[in-house]
Amino acid sequence: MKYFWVILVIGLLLVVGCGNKASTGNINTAAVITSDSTLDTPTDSIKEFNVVAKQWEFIPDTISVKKGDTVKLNLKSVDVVHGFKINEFNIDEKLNPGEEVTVTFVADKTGVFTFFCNVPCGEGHKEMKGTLIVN
Ligand SMILES: [Cu+2]
Repeated sequence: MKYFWVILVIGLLLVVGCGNKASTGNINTAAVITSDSTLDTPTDSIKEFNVVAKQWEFIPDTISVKKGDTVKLNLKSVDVVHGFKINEFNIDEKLNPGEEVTVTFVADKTGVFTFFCNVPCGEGHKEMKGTLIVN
C-alpha cells in the first residue's frame, strides 16, 4: 500500500510538471499576440463623416479611410426608421428619424466592407447599402 502512495505522488509531480510546461507555452503565445497588436496601434487620424440615411440609400454611399484611422460616423435618418450595420466591425445601430447617432471605431483591418440597412424600411430596403474601404 505504501508503494501505491509513492506512485501516486510521483504521478502528481509529473502532471504538475507538464502543467507548468503548458502554461509557459501560453505565456509565449500571449507575447506573440501582444507584439502583433502593436502593429495595429491607431494612427492619430480621426476621420469624421456625416452620413444621411433615407429611402433607400446612404449619402455618402462610399467611405474611404486608412487602416488605423479612428472612424467617427454621425448617422442620421431623415425619413423613416433605418438601421446601420457593418458586420466586420460589430456595428449595429438603429436610426430613428431626426436623431443623430454617433458611431466610433478603429478601422483595424484593410478591405472592402459593406454597410447596410437592417431595419425593413420599404421596397428598396434590400438595396440600401454602401461601401467602407479601408486601405
Ligand atoms: Cu431598410
